[in-house]
Amino acid sequence: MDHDALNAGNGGETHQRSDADHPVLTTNQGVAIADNQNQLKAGLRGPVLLEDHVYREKINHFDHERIPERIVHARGTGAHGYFELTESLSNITTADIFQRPGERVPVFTRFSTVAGGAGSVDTPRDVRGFAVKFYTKQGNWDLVGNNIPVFFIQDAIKFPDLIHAAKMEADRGYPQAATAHDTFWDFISLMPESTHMIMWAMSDRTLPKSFATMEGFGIHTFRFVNKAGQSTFVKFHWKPKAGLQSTIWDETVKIAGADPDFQRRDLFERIGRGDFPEWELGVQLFDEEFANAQPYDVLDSTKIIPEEVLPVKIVGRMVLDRYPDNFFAETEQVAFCPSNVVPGIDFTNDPLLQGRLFSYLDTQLSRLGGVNFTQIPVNQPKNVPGDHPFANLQRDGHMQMQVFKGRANYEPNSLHLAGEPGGPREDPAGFKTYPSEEEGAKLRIRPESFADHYSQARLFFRSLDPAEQAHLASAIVFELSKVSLEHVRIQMMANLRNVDETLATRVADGLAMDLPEASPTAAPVIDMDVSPALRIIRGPLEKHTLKGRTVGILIADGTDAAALKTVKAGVEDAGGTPMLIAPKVGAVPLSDGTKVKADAQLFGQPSVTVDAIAVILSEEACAKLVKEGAAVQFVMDAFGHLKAIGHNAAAQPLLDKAGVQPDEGVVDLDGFVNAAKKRYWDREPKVRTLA
Ligand code: HDD
Repeated sequence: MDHDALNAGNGGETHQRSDADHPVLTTNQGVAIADNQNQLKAGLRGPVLLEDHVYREKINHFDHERIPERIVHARGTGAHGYFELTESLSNITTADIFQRPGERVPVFTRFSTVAGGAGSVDTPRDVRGFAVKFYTKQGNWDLVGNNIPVFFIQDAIKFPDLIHAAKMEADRGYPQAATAHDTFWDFISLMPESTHMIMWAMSDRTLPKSFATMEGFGIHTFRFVNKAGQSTFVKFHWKPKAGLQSTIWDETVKIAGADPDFQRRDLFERIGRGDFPEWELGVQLFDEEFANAQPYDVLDSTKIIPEEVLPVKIVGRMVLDRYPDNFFAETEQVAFCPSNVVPGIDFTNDPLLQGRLFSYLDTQLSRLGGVNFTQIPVNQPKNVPGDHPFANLQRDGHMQMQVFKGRANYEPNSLHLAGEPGGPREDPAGFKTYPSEEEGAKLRIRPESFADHYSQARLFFRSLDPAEQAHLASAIVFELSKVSLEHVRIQMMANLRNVDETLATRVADGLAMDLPEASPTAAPVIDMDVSPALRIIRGPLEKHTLKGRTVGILIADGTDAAALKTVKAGVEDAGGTPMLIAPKVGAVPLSDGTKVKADAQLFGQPSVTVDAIAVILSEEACAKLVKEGAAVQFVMDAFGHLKAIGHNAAAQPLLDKAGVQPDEGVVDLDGFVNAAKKRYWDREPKVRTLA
């Protein structure tokens, strides 16, 4: 029988043969594969043979492609980049990366949501993880933070309860990636220590526009230790160069439908067009005396140190400039552990941090399948001088990648006396724990200094811009409206009275419920000085710019070519990305007879995906689009989401149909580029009722 002829007639047209550009396809044993289209069968139309080792190996590998997703922070995306020191901290820490300004070390950074599964959307209302692995010359330092500077709980023993309550409910398996449900608010209402974080969670902080437009925080107080062995307390901050930018709830919900991958796509595209996301690293440095003088405990992760009280000193910058080559190998397999510190950086007694030191190493064992996950390329130290990224006497285990030579798998040994390699030895310059003095009875107890759960929640709420306060109050109303247990709503309102009476009243009004008595507090609530640094809207990091932002330009048959050219060039000159959006993408005939390709189709690219819109239409096209729901919604949403709208005169009927009212942000094309650099917060009361 002619086997080649048989193959050709049986899936043969899909055979792609190896050549100079394409290496030979092999099994995992390195054996060349002749046919990747057909299983081995007994006869032309016969049954499949168990003998088919090529098929079995392929399917067996496929069957095991998935690993358990992270129990929290399952959905995320990451990028490579570098950290560059701009100011030396050599008198404060021996950590090598803080010694020489101008020196760079590689980093891998992963951003994530917390509650949703790996396949959930990018934009729920949720805290964002902000985890950075610094590959320093002294080994890996992981700063595993969030985009919010405080946490829900004070003691790590409550973490499983918090996460169980926040994730989908145990019996029904929903909601996915949402806090607006009974069990979450039940837990929160019974845990007053979570009140400060819940203020942040209900604010615009949990609706970041992009990973590149959010802050990051190390949260806990850590220690720096210098050459003399002196310790300085430190809190870490990441400040986005692109400024802080968030979305509006209605917009966020629609983004989730329009593009579930909105934020990972944004990161990918920013890096692709060379608009590299960048953050400054800042530190708040303080000593015991400062710590003792504050009206809260610096070991309590539900507290911030306001920047106005202790300024953030900028010491470096991080730039993310390379997308991973492979999502699974790098982003999925990267393993962050807060316990990964280097000499010169140490922990404090923060009971949340202390508990985290156990959890991460532990979870990697089941997530990555064994103790050798540190040998996965993205997890290996990359920058340590010498031949080996790490050298010790740990041996064997699942997926051991190293082939150790010799007998030295114990220490001390004297094998070198017999001319054999003796293996690695200790170095006095290695990691030494700061010898803080500790004594006391063994207790399961919270110190008095952790008892004030409301003063900083009040500080946060009162520091916000009125527009943000309205968003926050409305978010609580929305979430509590989804809570079916009335006693939980009442308990929450009782807690909110301790935060701010006006907030509690606004929530009660929004729910059409009576305000209960305030709940008892464990400590007096104090009025701290407001901190403008906590604002996004009209705050120090809000930027009026087109840099890093996208402008949607709605065009259709007959669009004025000259006007389009001017707007497009104006957006580009201002550092923005113009996106041409049209009813049909392949070719849009313009007024001068030329044709242009659109970047996106109107029906698949609603205006929630861009920062501002320009509408440039011919009279005929406009007459058609006023009858097109997607076009009307495009403009209506841009207006409702407080974005700039630039338009030519012929497009006016579409604006009218969308209910656009004249204001500062609705402009003709001449003024558009400038107008597009910001949102129009003052428009909001005209377009929606907020609590
Ligand atoms: Fe956590 C993952 C951040 C408290 C236990 N955490 C994880 C990630 C981030 C954080 C960003 C994802 C890392 C990645 O991208 O792979 N976690 C925080 C912050 C906390 C915090 C900022 C409070 C200040 N976490 C916390 C506590 C515990 C954990 C109190 C347990 C006692 N966290 C974990 C974990 C995860 C994790 C179960 C899941 C996947 C992983 O570690 O690698 O160990």
